[in-house]
Amino acid sequence: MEANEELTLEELLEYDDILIQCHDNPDADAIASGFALYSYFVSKNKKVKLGYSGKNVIKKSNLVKMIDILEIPIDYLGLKPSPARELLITVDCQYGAGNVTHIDSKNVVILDHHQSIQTEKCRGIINPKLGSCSTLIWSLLKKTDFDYKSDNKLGTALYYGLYTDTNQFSELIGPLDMDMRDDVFYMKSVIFELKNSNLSLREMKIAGAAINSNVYNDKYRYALIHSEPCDPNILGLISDLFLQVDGVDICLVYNDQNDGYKLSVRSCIREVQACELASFLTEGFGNGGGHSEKAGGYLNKQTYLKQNPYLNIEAYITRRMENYYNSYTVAYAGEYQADLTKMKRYVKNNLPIAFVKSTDLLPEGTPILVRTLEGDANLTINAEHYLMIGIRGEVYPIMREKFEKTYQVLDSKVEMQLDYTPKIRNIIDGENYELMDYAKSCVATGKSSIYAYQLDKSMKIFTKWYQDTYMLGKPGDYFAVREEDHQDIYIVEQKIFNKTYQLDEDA
Ligand SMILES: [Mn+2]
Repeated sequence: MEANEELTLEELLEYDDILIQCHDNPDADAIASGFALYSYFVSKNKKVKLGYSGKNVIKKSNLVKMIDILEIPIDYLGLKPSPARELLITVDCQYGAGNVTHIDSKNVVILDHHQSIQTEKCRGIINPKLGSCSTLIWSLLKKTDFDYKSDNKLGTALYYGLYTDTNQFSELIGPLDMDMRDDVFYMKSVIFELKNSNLSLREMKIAGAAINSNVYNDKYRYALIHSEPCDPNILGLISDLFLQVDGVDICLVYNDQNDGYKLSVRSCIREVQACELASFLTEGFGNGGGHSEKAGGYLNKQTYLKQNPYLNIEAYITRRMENYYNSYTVAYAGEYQADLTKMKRYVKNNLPIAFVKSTDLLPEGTPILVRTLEGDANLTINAEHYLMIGIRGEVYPIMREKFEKTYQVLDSKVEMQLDYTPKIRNIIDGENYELMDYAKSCVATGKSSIYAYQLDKSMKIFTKWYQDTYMLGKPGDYFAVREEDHQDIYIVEQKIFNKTYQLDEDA
């Protein structure tokens, strides 16, 4: 199950003869990932080969063009490939998995972004939080001295790998994907050409047949559509189109992809975020994510069938949808009357958090993009606004006046353990900044009280501040009402609640 998240490419330079293997029937992401690794090892004067096995030789027109235009030296290794001499690296797939032909090798490294199927410790990195394996390889290249940026062909390949694996960026999973998209140099004309040779007439017919076979659920206003095996991008195409039908709030399109089921999710109502639904539908068997309107997911067939040997995937999704709609309640700030008699009063512990004086970063008036784990937001640098950095790395502006009234600046260093550190981009010149480099510590001075209770059922809250997207509270999290303003309702995650609140003894 475990893979070494700390692996660096330099570590692999101890080997001189390296075979990089894409999964059988390679897609653009596998080819791009392999190509990027190949280029790195060539620059280090290694003997390296990039290849794939399986029954089929690449013949999809966009892939043939990609290999041709970007001069990718990928070889078909035949049905029974000979053993690797020193090191085998599997990209966009996992050694031992059903979608990759076995090759004997003394040393194996796995670099993948699918759900891990490893039962024993293996060498490599498996990160399902990434939208593409190209993102993973890019993040590894970034840590080396290899000048990947001056190679336009390599940049184009990585960009296209992510593009095709995330339904044209609409189902991007995390901020690292966006960082890569913004970082690599790519050839626009090539992307344009590949984009417009992606589908075959046969696949268009598959899309047509899938649309005709739609199942509409009028209780929950969603459409469920099964498609024959085809390029995963077709799923996105169908769901984008079908969501436009009057009466359809949610659209789910799925198909069988040999080793798993691929799912495309769309939503046009604010009460259901596509990314949340995608992760709900794939929970336990794979991963899902994306944006509030568009998302995608993947279920591993092996794990799915182990738990549901007699339940076909359509019945599973239908049942899971029923579970989903029964799993939560919705509250709208301004309308919702919280029952305070059932809640307890808590006070906030004053833990140090971080803040940035935005004018320390850039001149007043500069438009910036703030990138956090929660997504991108646009702001303008303003001397009257400070940026607060919460304990999970979330960033929100606060008026300077309010800051000065409620916080005290500390001399201590900022110490935070974050999954992704927030970044700022100057929209004018594209320059990026690590927000934490400018952060200072502060602590709240006054005492603030809330009423709260622990949720036993999920709850979606439309707060006073954000009417378009909800805050999701899961069982175990806390529903909170501010003492001074009963319209101010929100969710506090269980972990954060335990760290920052305590029962008010004076109450
Ligand atoms: Mn991939």
